[in-house]
Amino acid sequence: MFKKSEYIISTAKLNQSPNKNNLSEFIFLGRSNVGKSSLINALAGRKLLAYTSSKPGKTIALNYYLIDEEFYFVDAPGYGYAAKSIDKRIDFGDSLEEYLTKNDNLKMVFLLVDTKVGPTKDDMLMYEYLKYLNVPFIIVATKSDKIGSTLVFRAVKEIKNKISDAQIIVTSANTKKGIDEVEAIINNLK
Ligand SMILES: Nc1nc2c(ncn2[C@@H]2O[C@H](COP(=O)(O)OP(=O)(O)O)[C@@H](O)[C@H]2O)c(=O)[nH]1
Ligand SMILES: [Mg+2]
Repeated sequence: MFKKSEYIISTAKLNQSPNKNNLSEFIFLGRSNVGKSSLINALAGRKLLAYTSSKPGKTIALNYYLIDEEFYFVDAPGYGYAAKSIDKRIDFGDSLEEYLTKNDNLKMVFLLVDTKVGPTKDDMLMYEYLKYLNVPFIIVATKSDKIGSTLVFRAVKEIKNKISDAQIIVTSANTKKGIDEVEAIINNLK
């Protein structure tokens, strides 16, 4: 668990990034409700750092959190967050692409997939997109506490069937399973 964490800013524009000293960045991507904010909170050891809710995120922006004054976590809005505004969604697609491709500080993308649900069509699109952009990513299977260990085993096999060429970490923000593995990856890259 990291020691210190603070929310810095939400912005969709890379040139408004608070990261002026080329600190490392880690971004968390996934559909709304997959557990992005909860994972960030679990890593930070705080309940209320990143906004969590059962409703899709309402901000169309990247949320920057400074961790241990050493690196940034970036919480992205879930895909499918803004059904109400196609314009905004396209704008944000541009922002995300800019973030992913023009950002030398980005060290790893964590692509979150719900363990029980498995990779959805949108998840597969994001996976193909990350491969196409050639950015490094790891699959984080979330909410593994919601099913028993036999089913988790099966679910991981299912994810590997669809996404064979990526590392997968099975996690739960509730039980903290796998949080130390994610932390180790960050510590190696930061
Ligand atoms: N059982 C369980 N529920 C979780 C877990 N992580 C998140 N949730 C719940 O899933 C919902 C969405 O989580 P949130 O972190 O807001 O997802 P986000 O939209 O991707 O940021 C919330 O109701 C969380 O309490 C987990 O590890 N286990
Ligand atoms: Mg969230």
